[in-house]
Amino acid sequence: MKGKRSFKIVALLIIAVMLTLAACSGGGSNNNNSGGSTGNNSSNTGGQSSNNSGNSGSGSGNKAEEKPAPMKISIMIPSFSTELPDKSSPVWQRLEEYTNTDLEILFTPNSSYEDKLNITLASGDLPTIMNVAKTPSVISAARNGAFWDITDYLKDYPNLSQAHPVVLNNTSIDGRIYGVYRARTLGRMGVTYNKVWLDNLGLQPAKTIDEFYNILRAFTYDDPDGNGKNDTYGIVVSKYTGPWDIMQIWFGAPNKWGENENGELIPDFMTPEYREALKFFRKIYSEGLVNEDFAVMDSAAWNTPFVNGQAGVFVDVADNARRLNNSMQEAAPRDESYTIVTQAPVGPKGHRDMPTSGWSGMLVISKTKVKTEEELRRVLDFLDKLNDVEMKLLLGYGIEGRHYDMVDGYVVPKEDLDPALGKERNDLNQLLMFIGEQEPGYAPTPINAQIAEVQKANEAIVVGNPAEPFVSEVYAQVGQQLENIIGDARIQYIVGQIDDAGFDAAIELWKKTGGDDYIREINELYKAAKGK
Ligand SMILES: [Ca+2]
Repeated sequence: MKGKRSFKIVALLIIAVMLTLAACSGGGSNNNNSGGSTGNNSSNTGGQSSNNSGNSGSGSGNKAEEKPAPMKISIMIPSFSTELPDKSSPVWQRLEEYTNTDLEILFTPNSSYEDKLNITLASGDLPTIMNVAKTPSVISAARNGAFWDITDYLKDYPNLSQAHPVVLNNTSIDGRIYGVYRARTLGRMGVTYNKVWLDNLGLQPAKTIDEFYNILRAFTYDDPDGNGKNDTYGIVVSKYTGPWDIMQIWFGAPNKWGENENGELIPDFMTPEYREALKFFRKIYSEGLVNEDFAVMDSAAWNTPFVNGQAGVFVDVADNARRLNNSMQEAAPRDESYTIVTQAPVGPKGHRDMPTSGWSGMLVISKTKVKTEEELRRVLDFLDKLNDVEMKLLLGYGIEGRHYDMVDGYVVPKEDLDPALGKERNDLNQLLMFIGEQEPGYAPTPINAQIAEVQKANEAIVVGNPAEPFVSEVYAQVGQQLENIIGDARIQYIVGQIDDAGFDAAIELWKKTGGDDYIREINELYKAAKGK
C-alpha cells in the first residue's frame, strides 16, 4: 500500500517536472526565473525539449502542448428564478473559462423537476450531468446502468476525495456511489441554553451528561430567572420526537440501526444503550425537568416556552439558537445574545450526535453521453473544479466588484443590485456541491459564529445510519404501524405508564407486526451492499 503510494508520488513529480519544462520551452520570455542553479537545469533540459519538438515535425509543435478543446457538457439542474442567465453572462463565461468547458445548462423549474427528470430518464436521452434525488426511478436507472459508478474514482480528485463517508453512504445505491452529492449541513444539531440563566447561576454549558442533568435541575429548582418564584423548568420538548432521537444517540444508541456482536443490523430500540437513554428520559420527566404536556404539545408552539422564559434548554438544530435569540431580542433588545449553543455533551460511549442526511440531490453522469473512461475523468475533473473556493464564490455570489465586495475576508453583497446583474448569476448556485475547503461567506454575528463552529465540529462526531441507503418494501407497507408501536411505547415509558416488561412487550408486538420481516430484509440488503 505504502509502496504503491510513493510510486504514485514519484509519478506525479515526473509529470510536474514535465509540465514545468513544457511551460519553459513554450514561453520565449520566461528567462527571469532561470538564474542560479535552476538555470543549469533548464538549459540542460532545454536541449531535450527542443529535440522533442523537432521530432514532432513542424515549428508549431507548441500547439499540441496547449490545453485541449473545451469539453461540451450539458447539465440539468433545478431553477427557482424566472430570470435565468445564458451564455452572455460574464459569470457563465468565467465558469467555462475556469473549467475549460462549453456548457449547456438545462435549468428546470423546481416545481416540475421530478416530472421532467422521469420523462428524461424514460427517454434514455440523458444530459451529461443531472441532479437527482434517490427516487425509485433513479434507483432503477442506476441499476440498469444509466449512470457511471464513480465509487472508485472520487479518491483521485483533491476536492471530491474529501466527501464525507456518512453522506456518501446515505447517497449510495446498493452500496455504490453514482453521483456527487450536493452537501447540506451534516452536523446540524446543537444544545441551546438560556445564557442569562447560566450566568445567573454561575454555570457553564454541559460537557457531560451529568452536567447536562445538573443544569436541567438547576433551571427547574434554583430560580434561574431570579424572580423568587418557582416558575421555570429545564428542557422543552414537543410532540415532535427530535429531542429524544438526538439525546438517545448521546447515550450510545445507534442512529436507527446498529450492528450487533454478529455484525447484523438491529433497530436502535433493541439495544441496551437505548434503554439507558429511556431511563434518563423517564427520570427527568418524573422530576419535572421536562414540560409535562410534551406528548401532545403542538410543535409549532415549541419555541414559545423558551422565548417566554419558562424553559431554558433546547435540543434541536444548532441554528435554532439564532431564531430563539431573535425572538427574545424583539421582546427586549440587548447587546449580548440571549442564547448560547454548544455541541452535545459527551456520553458513556464517547462524543456522539445525530446527523442530518447531509445532502440535497446528487450529480450523476450519463453513460450514454460520456462513453469512455477518459471522458469520465474530464467530467469528474469539471465537478471537482466546481468545488474550488474560486468557483464556490463565483457560483454562489457572482463576480467580485460586480456582484459583491470582499471586506475583511467576508462577502458583502452590492446594495440595490441591478436585476440585470442579478440575472447573470441566478440559480448557478444549484451547481454547487460544497465539498472540500469552505469558501468565505457573509460576516457572522456572534451567535452565527457559534452555530458555525458547533456544526463544523459536529462533522467529527456524527453517527451515521448504516441502513439509510436501503429502500425497504416491508417498510413501505407496514412502516407507519411499526413506527407507532415503538413511538407510543417510548412515550408511555417516559411518563411512567409502562415499565421494562411493558416496553419488551411492545418490541414483541413490533416483531409480529412485520418487524421480523423488516429486520430480515434490511440485513439482506446490508449484506448485499457490503459484498460489492
Ligand atoms: Ca423563578
